[in-house]
Amino acid sequence: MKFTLESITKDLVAGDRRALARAISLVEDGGPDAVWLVRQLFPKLGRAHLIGITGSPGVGKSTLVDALIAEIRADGLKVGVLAIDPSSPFTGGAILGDRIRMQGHTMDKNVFIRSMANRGHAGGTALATYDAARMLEASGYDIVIIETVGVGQSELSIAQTADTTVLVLMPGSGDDIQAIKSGIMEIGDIFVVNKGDMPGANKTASEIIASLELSTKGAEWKPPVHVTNAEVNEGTRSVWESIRKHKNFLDHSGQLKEKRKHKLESELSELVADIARNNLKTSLKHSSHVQGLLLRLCDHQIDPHSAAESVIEDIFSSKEVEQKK
Ligand SMILES: Nc1nc2c(ncn2[C@@H]2O[C@H](COP(=O)(O)OP(=O)(O)OP(=O)(O)O)[C@@H](O)[C@H]2O)c(=O)[nH]1
Ligand SMILES: [Mg+2]
Repeated sequence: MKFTLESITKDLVAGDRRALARAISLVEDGGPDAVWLVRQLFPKLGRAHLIGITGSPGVGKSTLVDALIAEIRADGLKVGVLAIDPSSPFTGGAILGDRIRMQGHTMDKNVFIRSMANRGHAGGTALATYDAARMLEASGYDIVIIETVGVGQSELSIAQTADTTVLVLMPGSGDDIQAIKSGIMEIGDIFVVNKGDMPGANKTASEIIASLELSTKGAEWKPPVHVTNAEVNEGTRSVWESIRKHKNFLDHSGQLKEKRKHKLESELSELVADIARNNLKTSLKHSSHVQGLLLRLCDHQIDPHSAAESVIEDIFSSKEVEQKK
C-alpha cells in the first residue's frame, strides 16, 4: 500500500504537507484510523496555542484571519488555519470563498489553510476539530486558528476548543450586542468590531465595552475591544498583540491548565456519549433485560422513561459487579 498510517505519521511529524492533509481527512472521517493517529501523536502535544475566531456570517472573520496570519508570520511562527463551515456543507461556496480570501499566503510553506465541512465525523464537527488541530500541532504548527460561523451551540463547543477566543462583530450588529448583554457571548476573550470604515463602529465598540464592564467585574482578564478595518490591515496588529497578551495571561495565571482541563473534560464526555450512541443499538438488541422491557413497553406495562432508567441502572450495576470481581 502506498500510504500506511505509519508513513503518514512519520511524514506528518517531519512537516510534510501532503501527509498532514491526509491525516486531517482521516480524523475528519473519524473511525479507527483517526483513533490510531491521535493515540500516536497525543503524548507529545500541548504546546501550540489555539485561537478561535468566531462571529456572524460575513463580519470579516476570514479577512481578519488573513491579516493575523501576516502578523504571526512576522513573528516567525508557523500557523495553521481550520475554517469550519457549518452553514453550507454541500455547496462548497463558502469554502471557495475562504480559499480566495486567504490566498495571499498560499505560497508560504509555514501557513496551512484547510476548510472543514460539517460532515463525516459521527460526533460532529467539534470532535473532528479537536483532532484536526492536533494534526496541525504534531506537524509543527505553533499557532492554530479555528474560524467558525455564528454563535450557536455547536459553534460554542468549537470555540471551547480554543485557548483564546476572538469574537468578531461589525457596526450595527444589534443582535450580537444583545447576545453579549444576555451572556450568550461570554466566551469572548477579545472582541473585534471589524469594518471600522463603516459608520457606527465606535458606537458598537462602546456598547460592547459597557456590557463587558458589568459582566467581567472582578475578573482577572478584562477582554479588550478593538476596532479594525481588516481589509487594509488597520488595527489588526493590536488584535495579534492582545492575543499574545492573553496567552501570557493564561500561562502565568495558571488558567491555561484550568481551561484545558475543562476542554478535555467536555471532549471526554462528548466522546463517551458518541461511543455509547454507536454501541448502544447493537448491545441493546442482544440484552435479554432490554428485550423483556420492550415486551412490557409494548403492553404499556411500563413507560419509556422508566424503561430507559432501568436500562441505565442495568448497565452501570453490571459494570460495578464486574469491577468488584
Ligand atoms: N468595508 C469593509 N469590508 C470588509 C472588511 N473586512 C472584510 N470585509 C468584507 O466583508 C465581506 C465578508 O468578509 P469575510 O472575511 O469573508 O467574512 P467572514 O466573516 O469570514 O464570512 P463567512 O465566513 O462567510 O461567515 C467581504 O466582502 C470582505 O471584503 C472591512 O474591514 N471593511
Ligand atoms: Mg469566512
